[in-house]
Amino acid sequence: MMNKKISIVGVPCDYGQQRRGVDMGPSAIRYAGLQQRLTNLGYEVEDEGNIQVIEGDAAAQKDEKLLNLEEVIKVNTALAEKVFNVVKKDYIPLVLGGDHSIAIGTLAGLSMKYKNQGVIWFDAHADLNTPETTPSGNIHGMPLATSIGLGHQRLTSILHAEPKIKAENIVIIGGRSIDEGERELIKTRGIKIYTMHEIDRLGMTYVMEETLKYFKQLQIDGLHLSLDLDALDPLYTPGVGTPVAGGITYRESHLAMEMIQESGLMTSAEFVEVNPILDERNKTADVAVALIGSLFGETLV
Ligand code: HAR
Ligand code: MN
Ligand code: MN
Ligand code: MN
Repeated sequence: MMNKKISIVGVPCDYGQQRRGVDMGPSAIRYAGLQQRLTNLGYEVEDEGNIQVIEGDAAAQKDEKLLNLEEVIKVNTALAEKVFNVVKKDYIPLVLGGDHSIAIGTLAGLSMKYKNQGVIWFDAHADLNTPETTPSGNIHGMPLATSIGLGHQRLTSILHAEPKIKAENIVIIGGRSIDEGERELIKTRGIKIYTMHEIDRLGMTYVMEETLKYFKQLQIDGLHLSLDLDALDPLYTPGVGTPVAGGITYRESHLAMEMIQESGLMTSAEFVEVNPILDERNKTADVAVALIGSLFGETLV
């Protein structure tokens, strides 16, 4: 029943934000021992290498509400096609970022197979901005809005014109830096979110039990985990571009991965925003690989 075949796809993209270095994330995560970790768990692992990211022409930059739009479209179109190919041959896509704008391509590719997919979004941010609400112009703050069909038409129509996910199929966990426009969308679109307040108050066990119960009720046909390493407290994952204090602890994050594994629902995953230049001795990539281990079935005994 459990699919034991994984395809690793690296996406060395830094066009969704303005700090260099996050394009080295896939190398750092591989270097931290990813493939061995997964083969030790009995998986057949294929490394598809990296999606080609072409250097853009910074001078041709026009829209300050959608920075590097052309490059982001190119990378995500190629990624979407790759992810579609991976699910077609029945491998579990494991996508390595790169900044979080790459979730646009991942979700587009997955949407070709999963028509009612659920998404668990671990993040300090809601990534629900649109060109109208963005405070930064950075597309890594927009992938969830894009995937429910809001924003620039050329981003929302990658692979096909339909929304890639339903707003009610999203659960955000770890939020603590939410913009005004994002709050509005959370309310009006019925997007489920467990902020740090709920995690503190209810505990990660309860939050994950409720989340997984919710997805079962929705009768999702696939569950994608998108984990932005800034969801964790910067104490554990300092190598991220936009750290926010007061995050998820090391053990809380592992517990969440272990509970997702136990549920048997997960069909794809992505780990993003690892920036080795901002990191301390590859600490953040090491945490990413440890979390991937728990997600795919490592246990403590
Ligand atoms: N909400 C802010 C913006 O839109 C910050 C988004 C930031 N960073 C991320 N994404 N790492 O989760 O610019
Ligand atoms: Mn670059
Ligand atoms: Mn994010
Ligand atoms: Mn974030």
